[in-house]
Amino acid sequence: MNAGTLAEALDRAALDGRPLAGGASGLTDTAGAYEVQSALVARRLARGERLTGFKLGFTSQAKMRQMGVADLIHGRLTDRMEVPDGGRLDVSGLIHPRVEPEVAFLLGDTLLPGGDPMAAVSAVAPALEVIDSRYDGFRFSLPEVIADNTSAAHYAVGAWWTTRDLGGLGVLLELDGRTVETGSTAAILGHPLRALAAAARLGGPLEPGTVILAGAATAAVPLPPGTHVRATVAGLGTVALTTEAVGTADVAREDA
Ligand code: 0L1
Ligand code: MG
Repeated sequence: MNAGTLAEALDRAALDGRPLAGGASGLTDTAGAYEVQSALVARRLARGERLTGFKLGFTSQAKMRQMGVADLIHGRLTDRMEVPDGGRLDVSGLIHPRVEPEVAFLLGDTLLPGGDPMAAVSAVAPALEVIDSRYDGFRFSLPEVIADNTSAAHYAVGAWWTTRDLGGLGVLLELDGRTVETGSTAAILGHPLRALAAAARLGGPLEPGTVILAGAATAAVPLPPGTHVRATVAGLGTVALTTEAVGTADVAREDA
């Protein structure tokens, strides 16, 4: 499959909420996979979406173990993926969403490869990432998940803080008030600043205003409709969203 064809198939899978079979793409190298990712993101931009951020994946042992891989990967975020803190997210069009707690950096200046990456950061915040692999059962090869824009689906960011101290902060993920995962920002490459440096190296230059998701502090958990999800990062506060299934309700009404 060439880059354009696989990008189209992944895009269609996301739009239709119907997964592809993993392992069938023939993709074997990461350079080719990032070409597919660029073509996939370009399709979103052609539909009027705007780039808002950069994300890192597989930055924690928990995620690497969960998905059976051992390499840092990166993807792109757009305005269509953004959910306001405390907002509602219709998950009826998603395939099998999962959620993970993260920390986010906001760039006040251009982030360039080399130099002090923190100098480009204006604020940090707790964040939630909703991932949704376009491959059946979240089963894919490393090049395939890169091609799939690292399973990016949605994200929410809490209040921004100008603090710079992100090391070793406790992280809590709750679904409907029940703690489902606990971790520490130390799980993110040992310190989220390492993720920022990786973003500079792998994605730079990144423009002021860009949001960078540093990667998950815990494993990701399934996110059904009708769920209130909240992440707390000690010292940074909380970020939350509630899922709903508006699309499904509409279909049910049409079928009735
Ligand atoms: O955000 C991430 O950690 C990358 C997720 C890609 C793999 C997955 O679907 O879990
Ligand atoms: Mg993530």
